[in-house]
Amino acid sequence: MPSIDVCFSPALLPLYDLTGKIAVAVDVLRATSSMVTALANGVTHIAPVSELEACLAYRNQGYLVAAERDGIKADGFDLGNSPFHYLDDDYTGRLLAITTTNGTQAIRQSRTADEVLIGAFLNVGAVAEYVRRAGKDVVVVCAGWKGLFNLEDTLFAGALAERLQGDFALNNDATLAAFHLYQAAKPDMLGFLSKSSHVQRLERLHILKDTEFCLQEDTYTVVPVLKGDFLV
Ligand code: 3SL
Repeated sequence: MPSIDVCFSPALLPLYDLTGKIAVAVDVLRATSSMVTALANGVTHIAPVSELEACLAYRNQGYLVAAERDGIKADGFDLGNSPFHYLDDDYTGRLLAITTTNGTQAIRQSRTADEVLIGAFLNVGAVAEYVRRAGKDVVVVCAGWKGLFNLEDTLFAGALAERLQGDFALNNDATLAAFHLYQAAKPDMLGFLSKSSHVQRLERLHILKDTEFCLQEDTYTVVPVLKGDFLV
């Protein structure tokens, strides 16, 4: 039986061997939620980029460019990191390059896996279906915050573990912790997360509606997959 494991921060990735496995990179608030929303709403592919300058350079190739640092849209970019930015307009057929504080780094650092998928609560059911069909070991790579643990990405790992139980072994402490935390949080996710660092950070920036949006499960069926440098 394949197994599910959880890496609580990209800083811990050197302790994990992703060879032959599927990595599910997640940054619930808000990078991977925005990416899933963008691809579900017409964007055809996304370049996840580490640095601001490299991201901006994609504009010369006709890309929309998006950037966030510390929760705020970076100057000179078309878009920020709110999922609502990708619902506001018609982006059919557009290409997007995006850089964020943690999410795009987690995606890029997961590239030693056989396949890298993008997960969010918004597409958790579709991700579960994808990995179930693939039948390979899966590691959820939580973006965290600047190398530190965060609660919301851990809850996503727990939600994915719940969807996979029975078909996948939940036989390591990280997955068991995520699974049980998710059971406790599920009845009131927003309440459970209300004191968490990033929800508070976003609240200080007056961004509550993004948090509510990102905590919805199964809004989209799109499963972004990293092909070379691009998510499709
Ligand atoms: O760290 C990230 O990648 C972002 O998702 C953080 S924020 O929600 O845009 O502040």
